[in-house]
Amino acid sequence: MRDRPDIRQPGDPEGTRLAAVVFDVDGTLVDSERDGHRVAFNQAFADLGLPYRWDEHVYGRLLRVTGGQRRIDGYLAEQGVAADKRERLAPDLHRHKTDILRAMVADGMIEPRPGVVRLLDELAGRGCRLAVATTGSRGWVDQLLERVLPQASFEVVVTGDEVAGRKPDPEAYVAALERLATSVADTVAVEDSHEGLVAAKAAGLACVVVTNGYTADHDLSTADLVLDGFGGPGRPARVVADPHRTGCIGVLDVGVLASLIS
Ligand code: XBP
Ligand code: MG
Repeated sequence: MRDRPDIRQPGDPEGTRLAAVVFDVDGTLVDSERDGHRVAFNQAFADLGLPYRWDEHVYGRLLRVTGGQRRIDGYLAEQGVAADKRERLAPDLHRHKTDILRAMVADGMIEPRPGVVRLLDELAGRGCRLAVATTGSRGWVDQLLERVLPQASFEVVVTGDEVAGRKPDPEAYVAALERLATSVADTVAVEDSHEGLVAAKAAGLACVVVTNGYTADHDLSTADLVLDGFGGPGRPARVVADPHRTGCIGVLDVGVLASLIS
């Protein structure tokens, strides 16, 4: 077991040690769904001569299926496409969609959510280790983290390519914890959705949910803290639920995260 940095500061509860924070990517670190993945899926449909287009509303429903290839496959099934055809078409569409998304990332079309850079800087400055657990694909995740959050050093990045079970299955979080060699007792997850929350909690982690337009109405009743943004000095987010009475005033910071494992 590694030495865990003691990141207590005046005001932190006695005995609090936050060793690591595991972040979801889509919808959490970055605003990537409506104007990112959705656009790339639609371009892939168009490029392959298919009539399907996912508007913002439809995409919100489809998002409940995590993992792009599974999402495509489920949708094609809804459209009555036969299983043998889907078996070829879904991977082809998903490969092409990944290429399109990579180009969008390279063009700077995906941005961090407000407050994310501040929080990552604070965590790194306090010696807290950073990790990622996503159901997205390795083909774009590494590139996105380098391009969009170049100052952040994620020690462990688990993507959907390395796990059989996609969220809400806890496998990505379990793998992240194994690779960090850290325990659930000193690690916190940050998510944006019901599916991600269920995955993190099933892995035994405390979990903060930072909602976005697609997830504000999800069932987040098991979350340890719910905010509608990361907030920042002078720009507090709305605290939606604070069952542990962390005293969070709308800025997700190291002290708030640390108080969830005390
Ligand atoms: C995100 C996803 C991802 C993206 C698409 O879920 O489901 O599939 O929408 O990425 P979470 P890929 O944030 O819970 O990890 O097409 O690469 O799968
Ligand atoms: Mg997400």
